[in-house]
Amino acid sequence: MKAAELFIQCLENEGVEYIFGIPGEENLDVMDALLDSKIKFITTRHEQGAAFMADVYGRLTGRAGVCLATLGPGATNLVTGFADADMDRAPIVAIAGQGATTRMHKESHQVLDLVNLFEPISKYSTQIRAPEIIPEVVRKAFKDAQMEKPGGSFIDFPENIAGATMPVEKQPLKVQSPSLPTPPDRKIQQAVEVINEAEYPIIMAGNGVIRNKASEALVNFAEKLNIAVASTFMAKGVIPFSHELSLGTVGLQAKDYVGCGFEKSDVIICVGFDMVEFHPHIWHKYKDKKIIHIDMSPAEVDEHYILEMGLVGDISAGLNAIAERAIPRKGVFNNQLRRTIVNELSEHADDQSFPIKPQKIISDLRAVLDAKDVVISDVGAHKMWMARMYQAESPNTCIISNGFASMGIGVPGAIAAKLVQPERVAITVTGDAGFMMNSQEIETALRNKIAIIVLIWNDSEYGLIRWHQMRKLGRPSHIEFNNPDFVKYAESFGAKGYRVERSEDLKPVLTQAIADNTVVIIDCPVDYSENMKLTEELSRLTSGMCLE
Ligand SMILES: Cc1ncc(C[n+]2csc(CCOP(=O)(O)OP(=O)(O)O)c2C)c(N)n1
Repeated sequence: MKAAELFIQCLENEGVEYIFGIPGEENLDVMDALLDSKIKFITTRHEQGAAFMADVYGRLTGRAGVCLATLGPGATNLVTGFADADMDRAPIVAIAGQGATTRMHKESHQVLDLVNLFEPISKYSTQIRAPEIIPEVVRKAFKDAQMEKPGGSFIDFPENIAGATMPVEKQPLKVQSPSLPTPPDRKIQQAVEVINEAEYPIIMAGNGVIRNKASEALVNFAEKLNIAVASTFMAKGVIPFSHELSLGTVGLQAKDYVGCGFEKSDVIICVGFDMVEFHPHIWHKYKDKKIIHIDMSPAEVDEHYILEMGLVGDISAGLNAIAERAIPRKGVFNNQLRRTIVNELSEHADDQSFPIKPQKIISDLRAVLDAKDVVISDVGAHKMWMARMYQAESPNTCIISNGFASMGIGVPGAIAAKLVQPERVAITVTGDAGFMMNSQEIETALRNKIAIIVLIWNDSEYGLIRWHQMRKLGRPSHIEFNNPDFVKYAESFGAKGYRVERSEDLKPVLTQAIADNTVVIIDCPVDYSENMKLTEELSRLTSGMCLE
């Protein structure tokens, strides 16, 4: 048996269904071994697309998404999508070909030290130096990537090792998933005491709740104790937006209505919260609250995140145990944020202005999608609107990258979402700039018959950057560009293309796009004059409201 064949067997043993990537000269044996495997290889048009697909696959399934590239330029192209997964805590395993070990000690065509390149953006980065270690390397790569907090593993596979005959017989290693400990009783009691003494507790839920599949326990906890829940961008849907205890989403760098809830609170219960998502200096400026940290891992150190107490272990077990003992609070929570957003959306639901306001686009989108359909947001001003206003009713139905927050995730992300959940609609909401960063992958989707919808918010600008420039410095700098004709662009690939020319056309176009069941690109002009209006309104309203 060749080492490459054993390598593929080890991937099968890990339950790998798909590998996203581009073959090269230095992984001929690996690609050949794949022909005899049940693993499906999705050939992409850019390695970054492959890495983003693996990223979103990992985020939705909790199992490592796998991407593959050749050495040198192929591997460097993986870096952005891989780093995105690593910092968004999505399990990912990247595999790169490498020159033969006999030429790595000197200047050599396309050879880069990839292990060191991936070191700072991964949990584990290694080279397969001998065929015998393949089962250990693959098991460790998947174990590390999938273990809390999940992230990236990188495997560099030199071509002479991949092509070598196994010197001894080796088998894939048994896959064991580690279980999380139940938090100790003493700590539970401590949390109960802090919550019982609180006058105005509030819950902030992060992506760890989704990873730990603890949404149900979180909702029970909130209901039992009558404490309201704000979720981060990456935890949208942990509590249904329609739930009376949902405060909606926090994470806008500027103050939002929910910020008032934080200001008023004396105890903040952070559940599955990760600092990369929403820095504590924004929501805990005066360091005057008691923080309870409930997560699978200990808290990061930060002067604005000094804990009253921490509860480490299985999140559901911890929440259930506290809910049993703590005293339920009385009183109905005044959910100003949800009411304001619901009003804002319904206020714009019949807006006829054109270009279309962000609130109206989101209202129409929500109206045509089922509760379980999946929206992947790209990164830009549209993401801020989606995070703030899109009403997610269950976890993982609105995917937002907010750790690394890289543009370009939208199209490849939607492809991965559709592969994972073929029965649901997969749609990306993207800016025109983010779309063009990985638009080539619409060919990948068409070739593999993966139906996705791309809703482009077209403003011919780097909209979010204009927003920041205007807010801070009062004038825009170098943010404009021209777009291709997106309808013709779509059609040139064999996809469907629609241009929204009137506000009232958006909903029927979206409905048609779902019915088309192929790759559909929708060019939707957006009115981003709403961005600065939102900034002004938030500073005006929050300064008044927080005094209530
Ligand atoms: C790969 C990458 N490059 C640059 C940025 C910084 N950045 C964040 S949003 C943005 C503009 C996005 O423009 P567009 O995709 O058109 O979306 P819009 O803001 O207009 O909604 C830029 C340049 C980033 N996050 N990721």
